[in-house]
Amino acid sequence: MKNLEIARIFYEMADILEMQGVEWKPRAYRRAAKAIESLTEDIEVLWHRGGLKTLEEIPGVGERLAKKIEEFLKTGKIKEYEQLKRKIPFHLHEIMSIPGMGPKKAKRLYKELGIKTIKDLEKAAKEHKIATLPGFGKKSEEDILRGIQLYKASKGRMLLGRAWFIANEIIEKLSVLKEVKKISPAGSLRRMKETIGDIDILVISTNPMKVMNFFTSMPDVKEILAKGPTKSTVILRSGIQADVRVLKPESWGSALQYFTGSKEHNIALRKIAIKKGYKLNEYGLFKGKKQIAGKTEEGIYRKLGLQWIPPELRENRGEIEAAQKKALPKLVDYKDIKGDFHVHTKWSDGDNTIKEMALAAKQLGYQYICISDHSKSEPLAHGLDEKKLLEQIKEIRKIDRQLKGIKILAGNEVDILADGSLDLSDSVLKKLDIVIASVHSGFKMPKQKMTKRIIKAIENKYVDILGHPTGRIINERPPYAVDLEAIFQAAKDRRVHMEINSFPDRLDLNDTAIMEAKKYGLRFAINTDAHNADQLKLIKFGVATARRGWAEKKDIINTYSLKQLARFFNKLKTN
Ligand code: DGT
Ligand code: CA
Ligand code: CA
Ligand code: ZN
Repeated sequence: MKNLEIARIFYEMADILEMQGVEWKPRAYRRAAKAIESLTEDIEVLWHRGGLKTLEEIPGVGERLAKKIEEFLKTGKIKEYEQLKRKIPFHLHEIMSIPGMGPKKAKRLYKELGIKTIKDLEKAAKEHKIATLPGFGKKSEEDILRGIQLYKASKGRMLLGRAWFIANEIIEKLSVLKEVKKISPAGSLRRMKETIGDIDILVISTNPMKVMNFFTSMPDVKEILAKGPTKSTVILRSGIQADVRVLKPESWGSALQYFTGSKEHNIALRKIAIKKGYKLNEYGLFKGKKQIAGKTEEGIYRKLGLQWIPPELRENRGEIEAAQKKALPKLVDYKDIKGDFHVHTKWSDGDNTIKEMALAAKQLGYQYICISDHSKSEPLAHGLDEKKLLEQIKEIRKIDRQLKGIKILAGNEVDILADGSLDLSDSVLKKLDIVIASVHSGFKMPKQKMTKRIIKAIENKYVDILGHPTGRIINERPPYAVDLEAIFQAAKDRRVHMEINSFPDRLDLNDTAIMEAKKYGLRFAINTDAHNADQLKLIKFGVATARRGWAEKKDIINTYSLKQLARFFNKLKTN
């Protein structure tokens, strides 16, 4: 549906017009935007049904605005909007997304203080430059700062792969205190969600204030928002907020359960409690005034008649029903991984040699690693052509003979070209142990064409794995338009496996797509796409995503031993 997109453009046009001092028009645009965003029907369907006339039936939409909507539906653009945007010197909508910042304020702050971005705005407010402007004052400065916090909490979500390391460092430092008896992450972090709004940490301590003093004076803390014996909130240098809560031992389990969420999971759980005549909150599970569970999380779930549910599943996507029937999946474990099929080396755009990558994999306790550099149509990544790849295969076989305790497989991440053919000839692909095929260009293709393109690649008999199947980059690039179900069906028919790319800004396939792919009986390879040896440890984010997608060990091909793998592929050149 394009409803929201059109509404957003109208809102923005209203803001720009208002900044230019235009009267009436902004109000008309906002009124129309509001009506469009609350339409229950697809605006495009309306337009197909009766053209301009039906569009004009939307409240606030007259002939002029109806024509603008039609222009957008036909061309994907509104000319007047493009012209208006060019007239303003900065990204209006960035500043305007701060609650309470109207276009007039934004314009004045730009003129008087040169404020163009949220960062500028925050800096000026903190330096109290805004309070001194006529008509602004101390209160509006505080409002602006609060607005910025809100904005960051809702939109500025941090990648799990970043927040996880930040949080773990805090947890490690706090764990050293002898006053800390128990400590655990909670919230989206414990659920391993792909992005994190804020970091939640729970503690049991004999001396809460000591813990809070230590926490709020860590060098990583930029600003203290609240400090007390039960809860402290800080903003870290990286910009993310972190909450530490100190709990009573008798409520540890119930608080861990409550603050792990998700909110949707908690609501469903509370309903079950009520049905059984109990009350459930962060202090415990109660029958009347009596606490009947709360010390442990397991105790809470047990008393509610449920299996204990792994945090990664707690999204109210059927896990509670499954736990009632004692039918939760036996999720793939972080320790189950025995190798990685997708790593780059100095041969293309990686930082380490084949040998260094192999030794790092051995260090992780892996049985095998597959070197999969880029193919030739990636000149920026120094992709390999057929001749180079043949040389690399030779080199891989040689190093494999030298190194003990780790099997090095020869692979490639071959580009899927625009027409669905592969970037390397079959005569070379067939010499590889494992072939990953990936889309790295032409992301804007129409859905049908993209689907055909990828299916054609899947049908190449040498392809084993479809790399980062949707191409999305979290917070940067949406997935390309593609019919995933058609891809899944084709992959099933051709015994091609789906990659779960562990790179923190990819996590591709994502959790819900994994659930979907599982219905087709597909298997997955959890790969890192590491470009240096250190990045091999990113695998945990891929495993987390697989778990969030309900994947079991048997669904993941790189949990297989080398022997099982050789049997599974029956083409590996393992000697
Ligand atoms: P985030 O921080 O946006 O990535 O997501 P969460 O899930 O960490 O959410 P957060 O930090 O606001 O709250 C932590 C947990 O506390 C949340 O997962 C569930 C629980 N919680 C928070 N607000 C509510 C609420 O209004 N109702 C219920 N039932 N639980 C809540
Ligand atoms: Ca949180
Ligand atoms: Ca929180
Ligand atoms: Zn790639």
